Amino acid sequence: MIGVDTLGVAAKLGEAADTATAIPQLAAEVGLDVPTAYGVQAALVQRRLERGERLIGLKMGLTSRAKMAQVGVDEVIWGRLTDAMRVPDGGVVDPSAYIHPRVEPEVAFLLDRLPEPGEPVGDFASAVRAVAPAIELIDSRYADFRFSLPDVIADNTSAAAFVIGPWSPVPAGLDNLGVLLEVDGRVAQVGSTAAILGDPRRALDEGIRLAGRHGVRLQSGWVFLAGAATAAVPLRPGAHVRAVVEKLGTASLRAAS
Ligand code: OOG
Ligand code: MG
Repeated sequence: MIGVDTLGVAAKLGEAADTATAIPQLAAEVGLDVPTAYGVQAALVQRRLERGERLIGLKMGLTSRAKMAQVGVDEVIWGRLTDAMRVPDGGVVDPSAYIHPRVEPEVAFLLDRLPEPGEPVGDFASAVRAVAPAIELIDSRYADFRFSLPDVIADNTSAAAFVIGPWSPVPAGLDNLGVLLEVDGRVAQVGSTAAILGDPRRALDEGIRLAGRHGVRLQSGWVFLAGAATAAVPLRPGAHVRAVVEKLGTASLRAAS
């Protein structure tokens, strides 16, 4: 699409994140479609790389019905992860650094030998070195956490921070593991890894395919978040959050009060 000021739109989104200040949706006004929105996302993440962050992985979004229903967008999307977004397992995040942070339980993959572009992941166990329970902290830069498909893509799919629990060898099956999100010891969300495209392994095929359309090739050593298994819940100051995935264990974080 001609005439979209990609760098200008990325700067608006970048400043919204840096200052934890919501902005109005912008896709309709500036005429973003899906391909131009991914161009804005690339420019937005490039701003982070220029200040010294490193690209360390990729995340999938809206791979479950629960998430699609929560935000009213029903397309699978992907975004980019940098090292500055990673919080150590059990670490503390400052909720005031975000606009309206939410947390959601995820499954993470540590990527290993990936197929050539255009080829499917034949052998998952050679493409993925390890798997782990994870928490994603999402924070839409748009007011009221409301957005269209191109809006959320441009905003790097609401990526803000993530925690990865202990890595385990790839288990025989990943398609029907129980998932819990606990806040202050109480169950806030219950689900199953089956909610993630029927099997979270499918999210990797989708990630390779969708990112490949935009010239992005997944790398060995990258982290890959397969998408949330349940809806996200608001992160309140002082909260202690745990994501528990059957057979994989627990990832946790604490919000400063
Ligand atoms: C978009 C990001 C969705 C997921 O796991 O489905 C996502 C949003 O909900 O703001 O990260
Ligand atoms: Mg997510």
